[in-house]
Amino acid sequence: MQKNSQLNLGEFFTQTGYGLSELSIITADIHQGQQKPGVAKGPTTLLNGNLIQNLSPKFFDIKCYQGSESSLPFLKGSSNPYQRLFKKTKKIVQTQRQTLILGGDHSMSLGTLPALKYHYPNLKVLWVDAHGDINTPKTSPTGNLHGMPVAALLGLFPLQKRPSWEWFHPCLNPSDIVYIGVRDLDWGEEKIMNNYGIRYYTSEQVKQQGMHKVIEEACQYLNPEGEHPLHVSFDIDCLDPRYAPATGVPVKDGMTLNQVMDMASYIKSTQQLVSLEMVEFNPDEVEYPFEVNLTRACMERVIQNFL
Ligand SMILES: [Mn+2]
Repeated sequence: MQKNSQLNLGEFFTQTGYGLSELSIITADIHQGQQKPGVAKGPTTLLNGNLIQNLSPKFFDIKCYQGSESSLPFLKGSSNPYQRLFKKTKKIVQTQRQTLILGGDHSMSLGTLPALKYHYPNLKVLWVDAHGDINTPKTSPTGNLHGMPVAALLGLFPLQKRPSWEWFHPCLNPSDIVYIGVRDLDWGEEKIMNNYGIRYYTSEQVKQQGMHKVIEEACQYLNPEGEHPLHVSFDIDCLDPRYAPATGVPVKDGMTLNQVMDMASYIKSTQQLVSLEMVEFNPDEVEYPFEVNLTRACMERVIQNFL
């Protein structure tokens, strides 16, 4: 046991919480889960704004793992981009710092969640999304992988039997996850959610009951004793398209920015958040250029409130 006087400030915070004073940022330009390649530009576009500048006063140290994956020797031999993201996340998360992952389409969770679960076996997940992302290849109307990550993570279809996916393993139980903001469930998805008793709150419920009640109930369900670390998988299409138009599959009647900011502040106050991923920002999917800046500004504010 080290004496306190020998600890530096970062170690001190790491030992007294989940390393909440230090932040790792991981970029994930995964776009293979759907048909709109612009989503791969999400992380760079976000980093070109004020994100790091805004976060700097909050953290003792911020490390950004951006750029070429070919420079990371431990990634050699992995041709599957999801496996590379899995390995990269696993390596970076072991430092026990708070983690912010910038995507990328939502199929990237197939790489990030198994890595997070490896380090935090009792991790719980808040999936903030307009969609269920819980289709299987049998129920999916599109066949796009970004609509299936939750189903694969729950083991509802054997993704690990596909070539180059042998490393993947289902790591979630239905009681590990709660959805907030859903409003566009496919027929098959609704059936799966009900069959497995998966809890979800629609954007309409948030409007009726108020975000405070919804998020309090969700956290109480996921983490009644407060001993579980939390991961938030935040799809920007949970927001109404008037706040976040730059996304591949926008759905009307979404949550307001204020509702989402309240949710984020509540999560922050619990001090259980070990990682946050922001997905589906696609700077190419806009009618007017200002919509990219608008979406980015909203994302910056949401991230600010979570961390
Ligand atoms: Mn999604």
